[in-house]
Amino acid sequence: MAPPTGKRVKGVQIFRPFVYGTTARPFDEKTNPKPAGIPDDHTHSWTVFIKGIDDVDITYWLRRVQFKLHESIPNHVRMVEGVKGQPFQIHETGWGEFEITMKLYYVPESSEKPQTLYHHLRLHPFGRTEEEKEAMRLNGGEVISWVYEEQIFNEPYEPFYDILISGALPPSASTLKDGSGSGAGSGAATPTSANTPGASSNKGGNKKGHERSHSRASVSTNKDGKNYEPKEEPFVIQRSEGGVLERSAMIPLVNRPGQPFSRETEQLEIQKLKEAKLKVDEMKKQMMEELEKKQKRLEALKAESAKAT
Ligand code: SLL
Repeated sequence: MAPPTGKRVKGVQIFRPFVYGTTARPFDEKTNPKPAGIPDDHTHSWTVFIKGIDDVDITYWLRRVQFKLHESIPNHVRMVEGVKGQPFQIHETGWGEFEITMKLYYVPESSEKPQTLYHHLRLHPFGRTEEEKEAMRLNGGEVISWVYEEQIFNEPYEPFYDILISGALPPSASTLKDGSGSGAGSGAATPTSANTPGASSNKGGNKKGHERSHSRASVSTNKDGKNYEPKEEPFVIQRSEGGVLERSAMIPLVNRPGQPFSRETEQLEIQKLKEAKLKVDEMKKQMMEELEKKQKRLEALKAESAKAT
């Protein structure tokens, strides 16, 4: 951890949303053939990841992640360095479920201590009924266990605050000359788009939600499951406001105790504004009528006084 630079920005709390979890797929001749050299007892391929919502870059605040896997897995402690616009992730194969430890290391400007998250690798669907279990199988057998999370930076140091509020770069930025972002992850982490968890829909996603009590919303991916596709862009890259390119991902659908900001609230506000506008329109109409009456009376009085003189 670097020594703190500058002062803390008092009274400021900045949060950055992210998603973490696992995506597993059973080996299958047709849909997921077992690569050569994988032990016979391995039944699944899986990925553990931490990434931004809609794959937005988070490496401007998260520098590296140490994944601690089950001891039965060779080289079970792995450090994955951030690569701009890419998820922090590890692809593996195996036969059993276990608890994965993820230690998050922040950028040095933050002077923040690392933080640890725990996540259970799910290979098998779970649920109270067969239907519930079935609902967890996506895209030909994929089992996802994803959690939406928000990283809160309380009173960040000034230089880090500047970094945070300048927001994320779109994934396309990683392909441009930038100096950083060249730090490839550990051997195990080969970021490919083929198994990007964001590429599947979120049906059944985040069902368990027991990991963190303040997980606020389920994972949101485009309906059509599209990843963010960078267009041809000029060299000046627009950073997103607030670190997410898709702002709607930040607003939960419904209210919960202690969490009053949602689409529901938004709709209520819109309704209130509509009603208020109707009322104002009605008042305006009345006043116009009144004004007209007064205008007429004034005309009449004027005419009368003209007669009198
Ligand atoms: C269980 N308690 O019994 C868990 C342990 C261990 C999973 C699960 C080995 C992979 C490899 C593997 O899948 N370990 O050999 O590389 O379910």
